[in-house]
Amino acid sequence: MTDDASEDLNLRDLDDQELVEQMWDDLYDGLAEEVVEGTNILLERGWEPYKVLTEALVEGMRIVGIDFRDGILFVPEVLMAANSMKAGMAILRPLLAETGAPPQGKMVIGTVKGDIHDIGKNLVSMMMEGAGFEVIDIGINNPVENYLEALEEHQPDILGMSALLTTTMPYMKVVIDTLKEKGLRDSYAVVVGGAPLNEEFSREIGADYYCRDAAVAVETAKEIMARKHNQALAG
Ligand code: B1M
Repeated sequence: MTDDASEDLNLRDLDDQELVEQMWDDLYDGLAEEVVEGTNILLERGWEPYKVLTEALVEGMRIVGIDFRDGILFVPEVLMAANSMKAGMAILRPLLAETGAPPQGKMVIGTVKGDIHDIGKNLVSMMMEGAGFEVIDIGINNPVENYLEALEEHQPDILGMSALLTTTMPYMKVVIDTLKEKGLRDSYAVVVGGAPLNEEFSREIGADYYCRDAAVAVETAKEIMARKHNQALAG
C-alpha cells in the first residue's frame, strides 16, 4: 500500500478519524515508525491509552487477521504487522501501568506449547499491570514444566494461559490435568483466553474462567482477588 503519496503524508494534518484509519493501513503495511508516530499523536491529542490501543491498534490487527485468513496476506507480512503493533504497544505499556492502582495480586501468564502468538497475552499482561497486578510473563511455546516451575517459584494467585490456534488450545487441559495430578489444582485460579476459545471449552477443560479480552481478564482477576479476601476473612 506504500506509495509516493503516503510517503509525503503528514500524519499531523489528519483529523482523528483519518489518522486512525491511516494507522490501520500503516499497521497492515508493517510500518512500525508510522504506527509509533500515530500512537504519539493520538496521545498528544488527549486520547486515553486504552482508546488508542483498542481503536487504532487492536482494530488494525483485526483487519490484518481477516486478510490473513483469506489468503491475501502471508506470514512474513503478518509478522511485520505484529511488530508494528508491538512498537505501538511499547509506547502505551508504561502509560497503562501508571494508573496508581493499589497492589492487587499476582499472576503467572504464558502462551501454551506449540503456539508463538503473544500479542493478546502481552496486552492482558499490560492491562493487568495497569490494574495493580504483579505479572510474571513466561512468554510463548510453554510446555507444562514451564508453568509448574513458574508457579512454584512465584506462588501466584492466578495462572493465565493463552492460545490462538485450534491445534494448541487443547494443551491447556494438559496443564490443568497435571496440576490436578500433583494436587495443585485448587491452589490457583486458572484463567484462559485466546481468539478460538469460548466459555464452553473453558468449562470442558476444567478452567475456572474464560476471558474474551484483556478488559474482561482484569475484571475477572479483581473478582478472584475479592473472593479470595472474603474467603480468608470467613475462614
Ligand atoms: Co497466526 N493465526 N499463525 N500469526 N495469527 C491466527 C490466530 C489465525 C486465526 C489467522 C487466520 O487464519 N485467520 C490462524 C489460526 C487458525 C486456527 O487455529 N483455526 C493463524 C495461523 C493458522 C497461524 C500459522 C499456523 C500460520 C502458518 O504458519 N501457516 C502460524 C502458527 C505459528 C505458531 O504459533 N506455531 C501463525 C503465525 C503468526 C505470526 C507469527 C505471523 C503472527 C503472530 C505474531 C505474534 O503474536 N508475535 C500471527 C498473527 C499476528 C495472527 C493474527 C492475524 C492476529 C493475532 C493477534 O495478535 N491478534 C490471527 C488472526 C486472528 O486472531 N483473527 C492469527 C490481536 C490480539 C490483541 O488479539 O491474540 O486474540 P488476541 O487476544 C485477545 C483475546 O483473544 C484475549 O485478549 C486479547 C484482546 O484483548 N486473550 C486473552 C488472548 N489471550 C488471553 C489470555 C487471557 C485472557 C484473554 O487470560 C490468560
